[in-house]
Amino acid sequence: MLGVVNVTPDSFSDGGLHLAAGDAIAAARRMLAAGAAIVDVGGESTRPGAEGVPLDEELRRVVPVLEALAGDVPLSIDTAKAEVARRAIALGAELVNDVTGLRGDPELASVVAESGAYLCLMHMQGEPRTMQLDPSYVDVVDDVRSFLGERLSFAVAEGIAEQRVCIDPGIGFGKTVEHNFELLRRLDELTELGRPIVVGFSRKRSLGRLLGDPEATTGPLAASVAAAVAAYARGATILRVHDVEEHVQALTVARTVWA
Ligand code: HH2
Repeated sequence: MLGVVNVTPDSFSDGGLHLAAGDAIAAARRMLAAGAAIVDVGGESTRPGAEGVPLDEELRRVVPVLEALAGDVPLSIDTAKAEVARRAIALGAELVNDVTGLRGDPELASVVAESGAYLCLMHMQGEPRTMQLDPSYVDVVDDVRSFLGERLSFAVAEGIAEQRVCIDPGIGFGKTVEHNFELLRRLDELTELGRPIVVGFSRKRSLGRLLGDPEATTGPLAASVAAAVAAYARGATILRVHDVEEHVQALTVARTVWA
């Protein structure tokens, strides 16, 4: 379980909640106690419509949180910026979670390769500001799988050990409700790439929209938990979630039945 702590004013799911470093630190510690294997700290929202954040602002948000947690809490850094990743790794972050799949900052691959950190490669069509305007695919699962395969080859060519890379279909990143659920339904097709699969469906708007609110910007907890259990059943091994305790409870039951 990958617990999410967004140190941002504008994240769709927890924007403003952890903007004070003390709140973010407390939230991360609670997630660890509730059973998170690692906590993903992010200082830039990538919700639909979001604008980028300058480097100094992103560092100002995440560095105090990472400093306070380093050594106590296993850390992931949710960033597309090489300099943020470099600082986070120096403070002990073990995983770099890059929503651009190494297509953003050209320096990021070498930062990951030289440090030996783990890497999460995520699929996104377009960029956050415009990605939900008109997402389209020939076949969303085939397209996402070939993208992730190509990005995995790129990462390895850049010197990142293949065993250190996990892949993520990027739920909600340039995808309609139907695309997101098709990806979940056929998630097992991504196992062909031979890497652990990360799924982040937690609180995403597609859940609220599936439940009948066409304007929903988030999804409710029960729907998030159901999506996580479904993702697990289809082959996800790492679930990126905000409500760690509830997800751990549900997954404990599911794994006991399916083990
Ligand atoms: N989703 C978000 C951000 N980072 N990383 C991975 N690997 N997979 C995801 O699905 C993913 C991600 C968006 O969710 P959240 O962090 O809650 O919101 P925001 O980007 O607005 O901070």
